[in-house]
Amino acid sequence: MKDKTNILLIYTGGTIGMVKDYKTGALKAFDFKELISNIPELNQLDCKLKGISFEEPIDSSNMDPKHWATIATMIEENYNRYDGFVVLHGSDTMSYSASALSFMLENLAKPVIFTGSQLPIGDLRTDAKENLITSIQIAALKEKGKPVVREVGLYFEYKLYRANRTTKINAEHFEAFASLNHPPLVESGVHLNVHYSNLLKRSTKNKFLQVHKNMDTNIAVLKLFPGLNESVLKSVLEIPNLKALILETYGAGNAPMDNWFLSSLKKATLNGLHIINVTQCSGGSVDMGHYETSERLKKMQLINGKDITTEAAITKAMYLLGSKVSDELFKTIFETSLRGEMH
Ligand code: ASN
Repeated sequence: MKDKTNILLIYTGGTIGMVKDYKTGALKAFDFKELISNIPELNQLDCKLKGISFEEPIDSSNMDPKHWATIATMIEENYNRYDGFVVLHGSDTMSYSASALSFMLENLAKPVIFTGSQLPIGDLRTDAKENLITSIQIAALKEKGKPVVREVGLYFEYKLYRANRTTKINAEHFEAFASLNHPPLVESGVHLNVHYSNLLKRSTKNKFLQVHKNMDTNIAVLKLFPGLNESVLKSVLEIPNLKALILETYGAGNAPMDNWFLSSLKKATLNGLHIINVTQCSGGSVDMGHYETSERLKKMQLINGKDITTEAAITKAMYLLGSKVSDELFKTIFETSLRGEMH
């Protein structure tokens, strides 16, 4: 008899496992066992499931890099015993956590699928069952004895995306996530349709999983808007110990040409701050030099975020700073795709 595929469910919290507090009417997290008992269909799956849970499941607004390290440790400690991992997580910050894990898990050769839901599992119209069951099936997919997905994915509403390409785009629709710069890896219809050419292809032969848990949070994000005050920019640039700034620019990486603006940025880069140019658009790429309004940014050697999401830029910066990448190499490494997060 062939061995069954072993899948580990990691429950961190989120709407998927929430119930209504009848006193206040607010949704709060509940126990993992109760969550599983709500889905008897799990017994029909052709794989062996085991679950572990955060001691206290949380709403994902309370997630931070310490929790990411806990998820990474759970995967590290169980890596050899399981064929795949499904992480149940609140949708609000799922793209941040899943992007972070993509950087923290170097040489990953097994599926790590993040999923959650917009409605609690006990709700009559819940999207939780389909999301959870299909995530498990995708995590269990194998070809010639090898897992099909060998990266961190995010499954929601019939699509598996590369996690570090996603953004939460809707607080209401079941289709809550988008990945505008990379097509889906797997689509669920009557069949599970794997788009092989969209999967991450790297050789992990003779390479072992390396887990990086040190994330340096000395970073900031500044979103440009017409009317941004000089004092706001100055205050941000003067934050003590600030090591990287993600600058959300317009369109293809454009910014105002005011002298106070450009000279403040230039001074900060000369003082060693890593400034990363990321577009506010959810699709498309930074292309510094295409317009006059980005020429000086290019000249002052701003880091090109290309088509990276803000979520991936934040977590990549935390990872590189936490890994003590040298100041000289930071720009080159940031501009290189490490886990398929940019073109
Ligand atoms: N507030 C919830 C969370 O992120 C939202 C959800 O899971 N749909 O934990």
